[in-house]
Amino acid sequence: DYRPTPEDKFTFGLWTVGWQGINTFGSAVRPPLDPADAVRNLGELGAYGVTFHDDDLVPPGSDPATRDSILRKFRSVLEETGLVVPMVTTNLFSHPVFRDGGFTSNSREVRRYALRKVIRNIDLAAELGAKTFVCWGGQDGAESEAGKDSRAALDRLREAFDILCRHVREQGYDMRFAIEPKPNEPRGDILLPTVGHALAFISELEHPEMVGVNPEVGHEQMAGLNAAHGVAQALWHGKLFHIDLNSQRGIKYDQDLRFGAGDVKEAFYLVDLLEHAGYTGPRHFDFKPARTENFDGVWASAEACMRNYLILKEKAAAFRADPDVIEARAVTGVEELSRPTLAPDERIAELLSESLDVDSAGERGYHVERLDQLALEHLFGLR
Ligand code: GLT
Ligand code: MN
Ligand code: MN
Ligand code: MN
Repeated sequence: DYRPTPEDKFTFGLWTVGWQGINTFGSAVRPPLDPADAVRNLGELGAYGVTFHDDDLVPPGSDPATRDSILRKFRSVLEETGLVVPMVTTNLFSHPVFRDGGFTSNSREVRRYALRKVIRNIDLAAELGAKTFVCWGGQDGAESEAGKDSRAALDRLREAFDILCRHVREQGYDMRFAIEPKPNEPRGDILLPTVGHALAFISELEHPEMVGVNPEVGHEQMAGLNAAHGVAQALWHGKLFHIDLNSQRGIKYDQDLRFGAGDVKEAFYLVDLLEHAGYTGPRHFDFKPARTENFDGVWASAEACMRNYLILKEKAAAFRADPDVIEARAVTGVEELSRPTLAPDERIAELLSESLDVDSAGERGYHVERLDQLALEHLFGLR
């Protein structure tokens, strides 16, 4: 009955269920959530793990003794619940010091501070057994070209990742980085706005094998892009190191809706892709429980994220097993696309010697609409 278990690998950021609802116009609607309560509740709901920013767990400015006692308490609740920490990330956006960015601030002092903050947090992440370190450079961008040299910013961003990779290698940690793209918000325009931009950037690094992407469904959709396509390309490059699942309705501010509550069809094809491609990483939810909700609503929406994933997973499997779908897929030629266009032993001369009657080939209907309608009818519960 769609009850998640740790085997489903569902994870949540402490900042998601702990979001107090502060937005551009509204103040907090919920009190702070103790990380221990977050972990216990998520454990009861069947989650596999939790993730956090340094500042979510240890309030900035805490003295070493406070930090130690917070970490001790956190480790003990992890042990008690069995939840793991597969990913950690650093807050390089909240404090005013990051108003012009972290790794790409115009201020060299700030860039050096950002690196120190991240390196210290990588050490904590390694201690907790995290294998993925997410970097979301939300303030790394600009409102105007006048004050930001984008090419220099990319140089500094590359320098930052080269330094972080060097640190991980020197320490011998089993850890990889995942860059999270976002087109805008909080900056007018953010560096590495989409999965494609991030993939191109990674190829310029000293250790590209250590860096992948953490696509967020809603972030691709904010740019008017198809999130399932972006994730497919990340998989194709072997770069889907992590994923942030949530929802978005249209090109507007970052909604961070619970997974499944936005474009249902795209969510369906995304789950089908992840399951079919054999993605084995965490299914990480990065959503914001709506401001209308109290804590009952927070837990209900966290549960709904997992439930919607499991429902879509079941629907996707039923879709693929449906004999009408199997037949309809064959008609579209979707499987024919997996066949190399030139056989391995074929010469280009053979290709050139062939001819195609383009008029009759141009008459072919691919009947994708019928196949897609079958998908919708599975989603509607009619099949
Ligand atoms: C922030 C952002 C998210 C990122 C987090 C990782 S921070 O909440 O909006 O999309 O995944 O740093
Ligand atoms: Mn978001
Ligand atoms: Mn977010
Ligand atoms: Mn995210």
